[in-house]
Amino acid sequence: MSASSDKTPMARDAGFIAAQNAARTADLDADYAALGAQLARRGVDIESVTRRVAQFGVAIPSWGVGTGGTRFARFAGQGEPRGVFEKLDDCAVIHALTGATPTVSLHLPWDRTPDVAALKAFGDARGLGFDAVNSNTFQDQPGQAQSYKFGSLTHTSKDARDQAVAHNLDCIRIGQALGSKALTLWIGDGANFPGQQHFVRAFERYLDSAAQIYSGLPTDWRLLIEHKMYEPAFYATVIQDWGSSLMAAQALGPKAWCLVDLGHHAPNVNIEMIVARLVHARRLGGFHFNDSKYGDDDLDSGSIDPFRLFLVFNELADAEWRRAPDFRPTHMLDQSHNVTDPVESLMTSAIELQRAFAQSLLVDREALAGYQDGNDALMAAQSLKRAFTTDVGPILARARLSKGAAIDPVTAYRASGYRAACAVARPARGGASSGIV
Ligand code: RM4
Ligand code: MN
Ligand code: MN
Repeated sequence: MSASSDKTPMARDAGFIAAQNAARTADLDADYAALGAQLARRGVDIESVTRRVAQFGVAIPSWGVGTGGTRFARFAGQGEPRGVFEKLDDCAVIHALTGATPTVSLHLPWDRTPDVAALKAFGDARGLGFDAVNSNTFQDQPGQAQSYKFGSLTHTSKDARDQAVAHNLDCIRIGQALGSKALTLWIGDGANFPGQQHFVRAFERYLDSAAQIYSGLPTDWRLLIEHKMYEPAFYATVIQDWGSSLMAAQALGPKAWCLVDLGHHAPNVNIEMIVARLVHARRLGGFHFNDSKYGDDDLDSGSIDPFRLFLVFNELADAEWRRAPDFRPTHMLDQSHNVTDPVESLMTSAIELQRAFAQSLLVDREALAGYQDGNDALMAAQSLKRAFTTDVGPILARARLSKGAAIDPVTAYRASGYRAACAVARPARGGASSGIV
């Protein structure tokens, strides 16, 4: 896939964004001043919250800018990116308009390109860095010698395991050329029937394969182990929960960390408590953010249960506030946009993360600690609710404005005509790509 046009699209043009903002600045100033006065009465300096929000960044998953689908169908969107360079173009638009997404998380081999140096230069030219590289041993690729039908890192066949390990080492090599500092390991290995797989032996094979990958990690890299309860294996998954993930991380060594994908748990599981446990174990490596109602739905972050998202961020803010050791999780989105323009979904999702982050900074932690110690359950809950119900919209908008991004990203994006231009420049390909993401 060749690089796309060199002409800066309107959606990334600083003059266009400034003109869009001009009409909204006076209203924002008024709203920001009112919120600042309200927060000052609560002992919160609005400027310090705005600065923190402006520093907050979340990685865009390269697979998220294409239209997703389900196992039933995928309904292609207009002007979808046809390769990794066009995906980066879309990511650059998201970052230009939100100022919140400075990095991209690649998925290999989906994003494989013969000229990795050109991809790095393409990202550099757009102000985009590369976050964790995601390997893929849950699908077979054309020409592949061994099949992953019955597993990859945990396969009963050593040849299949070796192939999966080699792919992960290749991901590290490519990631190094791009400036990535982490490999995210998620495998679909597991069983569909009781008795199909020996639980202990499969986990031991995982540890052995993962140790080989671990030994290929550069010194400043992290291995992010992502657990998932079910799918594609529907009876048992080898790394099914945070317990298995933590056991693996602890067995592998200090460069191995646990990654929490919000959609990879049973309904009603207390994810914020899992986060707190992993912080305690000094192994919280990062997140894949999304939202869900029933399972691994990959819906837009904050679209179903924004309070849960806030409670996760509340644990992160608490860990930072009490200076928890070894605490520096990475933030990534992992969503599937089946019925929306992916650029709009990713922009609004990044903003939802910033919203939860800003709200978490408003919690009066001294007061909360007092309520907890005094067993004042009602006031403890109220102190969280007070932060959660504060409309921090003006803070988020001001943070964007301070970075030259848009006060109202979706409206500016629509006014730019970016998608219509893509529809012309990127004619639809025949045949649908995978709908799984
Ligand atoms: C999985 C998991 C991984 C992602 C794939 C596409 O469910 O969330 O992070 O790489 O989907
Ligand atoms: Mn994920
Ligand atoms: Mn998932």
